[in-house]
Amino acid sequence: MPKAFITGITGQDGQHLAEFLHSKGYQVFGMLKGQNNPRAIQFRDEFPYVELVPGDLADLPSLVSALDQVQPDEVYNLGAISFVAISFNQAELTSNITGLGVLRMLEAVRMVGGTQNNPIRFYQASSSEMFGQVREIPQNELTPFHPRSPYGCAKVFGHNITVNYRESYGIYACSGILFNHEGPRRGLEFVTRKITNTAARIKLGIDKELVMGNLDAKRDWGYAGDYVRAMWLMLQQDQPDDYVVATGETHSIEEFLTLAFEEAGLGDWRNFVRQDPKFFRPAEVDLLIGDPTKAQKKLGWTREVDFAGLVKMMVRHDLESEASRAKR
Ligand code: GDR
Repeated sequence: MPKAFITGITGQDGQHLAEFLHSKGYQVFGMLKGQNNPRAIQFRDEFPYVELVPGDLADLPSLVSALDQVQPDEVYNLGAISFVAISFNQAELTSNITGLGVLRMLEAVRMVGGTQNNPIRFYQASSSEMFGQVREIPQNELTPFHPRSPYGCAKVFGHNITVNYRESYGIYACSGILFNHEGPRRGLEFVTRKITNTAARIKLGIDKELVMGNLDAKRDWGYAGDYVRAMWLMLQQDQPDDYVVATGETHSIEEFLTLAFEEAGLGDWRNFVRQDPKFFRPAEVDLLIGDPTKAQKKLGWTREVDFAGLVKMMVRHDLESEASRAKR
């Protein structure tokens, strides 16, 4: 039975990946930080097959001991401070966890190593935020980076150090440059889930309005369940490499609002949305659109859920879950 070790296990991607690897027959281990982590109880109920191992991306000895204990075949580094907006206020912490955390994880992989015939394979969760103020359209694996937030800067370091450890020490290390990927498990702080969840709450009479930031940004939004398959595929190749994972389409936040409010049965979103400067960022990423050709050709990866299907899935989920929460 192959063993996978996942950081960021309680996050959206950690959950999808754990489910996917479990279905593939893996023994799944998840790293959990902190004493009495509030996410642990619910996570254990939902994912009884995942074995939780203590560890923290800020603490190298804990990573070495976690890998030493688990002896994984594959390590997926999904743990990070992942909310771009907060990274402006917590720039040092973000650099430490989202950036230096990758170096620590790679160093732990290098030290624990695995067996000669079966060295540990490493996946780094890189981000389209590295492209920031984009140099070309669409963005591919060779597009230069121009990050626009401390988060983006930390992800650039994480990407570069992953490539460097591959080139310096021959580690099987891949960087997956994933564009925005969403779904019902997305945290409520991110724009898509904030929209679908608030639309559901307005429909049910719980909330009255949705307060937003910049509505002009455009993103390449896919479904997280499709994207974790690409992570796994990257670690099954003969040679490690870096891949863009995206849909190749871009949509504005206004388009997302239109579809979500229609799906919720509320009609024109303009009747419910107000903008507040507190949700604007000091520097914005205006337009992202990825070119997934390499992942499609070399990995055979394709997505199953399209933009309209994604919005529908999220609104329907939030209508149901908010209605059942209201009954309790
Ligand atoms: P992003 O995701 O920054 O692209 O990073 P997010 O959903 O937070 O923002 C997308 C765009 O929406 C605009 N926006 C708002 N965003 C939020 N969160 N809340 C609002 O009220 C709001 N109003 C407008 C933002 O300004 C932005 O332009 C995500 C994260 O998951 C990263 O960790 C990941 O690396 C990238 O996607 C790929």
